[in-house]
Amino acid sequence: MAKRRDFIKKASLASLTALLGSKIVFGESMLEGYRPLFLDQNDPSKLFGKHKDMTVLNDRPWNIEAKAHLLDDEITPASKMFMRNNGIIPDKPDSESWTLTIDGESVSKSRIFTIQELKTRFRHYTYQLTLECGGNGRSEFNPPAKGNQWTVGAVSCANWTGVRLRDVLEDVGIKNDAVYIGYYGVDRHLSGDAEKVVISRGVPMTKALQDETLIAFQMNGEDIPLAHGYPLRLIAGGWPASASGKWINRISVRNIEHDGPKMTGDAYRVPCEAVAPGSVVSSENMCIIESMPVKSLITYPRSGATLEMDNVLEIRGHAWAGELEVNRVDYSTDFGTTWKKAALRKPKNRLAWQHWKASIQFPKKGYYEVWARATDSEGNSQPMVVPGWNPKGYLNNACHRIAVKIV
Ligand SMILES: Nc1nc2c(c(=O)[nH]1)N[C@H]1C(S)=C(S)[C@@H](COP(=O)(O)O)O[C@H]1N2
Ligand SMILES: [Mo]
Repeated sequence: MAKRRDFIKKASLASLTALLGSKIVFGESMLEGYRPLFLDQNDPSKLFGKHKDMTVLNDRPWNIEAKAHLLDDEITPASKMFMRNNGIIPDKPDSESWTLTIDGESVSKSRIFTIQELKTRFRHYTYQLTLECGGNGRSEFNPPAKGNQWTVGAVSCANWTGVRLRDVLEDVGIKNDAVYIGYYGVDRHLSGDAEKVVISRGVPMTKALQDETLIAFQMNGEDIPLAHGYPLRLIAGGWPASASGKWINRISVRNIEHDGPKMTGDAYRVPCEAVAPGSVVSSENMCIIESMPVKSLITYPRSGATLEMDNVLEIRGHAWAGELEVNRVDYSTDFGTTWKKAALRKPKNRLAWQHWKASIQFPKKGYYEVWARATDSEGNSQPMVVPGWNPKGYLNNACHRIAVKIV
């Protein structure tokens, strides 16, 4: 005989209501254990093909980060790539009819390219490029900063294929007074107002004209996933990832510092001079973040790993330093008292993260922490404590650490 099924319990209904964000009309008629369809439609692994252990920080807009051990791959696959959206991801556009307009005060004559024209007219380049959200690590600041509470996982390093922005700009012809480029994408504003631009940031000409600055149409050898900017994306590796516009249909060459939304005010800016935690800083004293600071991650083992005493622990991870190269990575097992050098590889190309590894023999059983610290080519190394507090919680490049138990 079939087991009698019970109607849903009050407590379960209440938690489902909280998850869905609205009252479930006729909810009392659901059976206990019934899973409303909406939950599956809202599941990042189903919606975006994300790994099931990725952390969802927000779903309006979608902001998802990796855990350190999920970033173990040398080249970040889409499934483990963090997602940061300031607005609503557009519906999948038709790439055949998509165009990119190059305009602005500093072009002689604006031009419109189809993707096909970009692909046939200009040479293709592939680079592995580090994209880290300016706010990665924000959750550790005290007093806390508003915004997504990223821990360590808002960083990726995938292969991006496209044409050089420089080649396109040279073809269009830029005037001598050009100082900045600004991108425009087609994501929609959270307010629903179709006129409002979500985010329009950019980079100075020196960065725009670098070899590795791409107008990309592929990621890891395939079409860019919708959530990461399909069908066209600007990629400016080593800078806050907010400079790498998704779903772009326009790039303006400006004769002033670009002034689009989230380029001005306090967005993606830090105090030009260090300030005491909690200080109020006026907008004139906030400077635009350019190259990201030196940083590293321990991606293997995962924090909390348990290991038998007789075994050697192989640890590994990545290190990157914005526009610079990483010169060395050290690790400590005694809370930063002594450091040993890890083996470090060269980057695959400029602006790609570098892989490092080390083998550790622990002296006795017990609890340890392994800390990693990278040093860049100008001698800057990661701080052991959270660095320079700033009002918006950017640029936390403190040493990453993991817990290990030796039994
Ligand atoms: N059009 C558009 N581009 C955007 C954003 C956005 O909200 N809209 N977010 C930016 C920010 S703040 C970051 S950190 C990166 C995130 O890229 P990802 O989602 O592909 O990891 O995209 C940048 N480009
Ligand atoms: Mo970001």
